[in-house]
Amino acid sequence: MTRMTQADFDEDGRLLFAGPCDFIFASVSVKDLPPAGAPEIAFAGRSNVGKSSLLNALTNRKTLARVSHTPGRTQQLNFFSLAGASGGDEKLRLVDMPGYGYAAVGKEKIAGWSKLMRDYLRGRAQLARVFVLIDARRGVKPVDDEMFDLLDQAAVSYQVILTKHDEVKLAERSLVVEETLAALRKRPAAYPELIFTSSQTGEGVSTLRAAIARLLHERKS
Ligand SMILES: Nc1nc2c(ncn2[C@@H]2O[C@H](COP(=O)(O)OP(=O)(O)O)[C@@H](O)[C@H]2O)c(=O)[nH]1
Ligand SMILES: [Mg+2]
Repeated sequence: MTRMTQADFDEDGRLLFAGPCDFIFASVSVKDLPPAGAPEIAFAGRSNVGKSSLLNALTNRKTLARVSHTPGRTQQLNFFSLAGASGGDEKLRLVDMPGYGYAAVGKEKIAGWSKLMRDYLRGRAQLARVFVLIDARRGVKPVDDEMFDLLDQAAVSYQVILTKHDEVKLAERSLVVEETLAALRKRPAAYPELIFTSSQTGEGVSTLRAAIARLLHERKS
């Protein structure tokens, strides 16, 4: 096996997201998932955390995921398929999970999406990692801890992305990092490295692409 360097993963990540990316499926129930294909990477987070904006930045698109005007509305799993710069076979799927923690959503709906997420997380062999987005200005909230619980129970590897990093003053950054790492410390399925992003400045987007490329590489070998 050839030894891959960080520069290789940066380039792989760039190419992975340089090709076509198409919406392929929306699931409202696990009885209704797309047939298994390429490895899946899912994105979860509180509503308004910046998930749609990050998915758009990641895929170089302005409107792949709709930046929300009505938070808490999407109660489905949205699947996007990436073919990579060389086209051809499907290389990766991105899964946009419903935003959680939106107060105006009724209990019944919350129970519905919780079940959908739990069923998907527990039963999906091709799910390689879940990125849990946390607003860097706000840090980990109780609803995020509930998400971590769910992921630990499902034994799905997950990693935290701190979003809207452009909004956090330099002096406050190390505190956010410390608190977030502390929240993850005893969690068995949490990946111990954080990724910082800003969809506003583009910070961290290529880092995230490279992390995904590395994951795919590790999965293959
Ligand atoms: N300053 C800043 N604002 C952001 C960033 N990402 C998203 N936002 C804003 O946060 C709000 C919610 O974004 P959206 O992507 O719809 O969040 P979602 O509900 O998690 O999908 C919008 O007003 C975005 O413009 C970011 O990186 N920096
Ligand atoms: Mg959204």
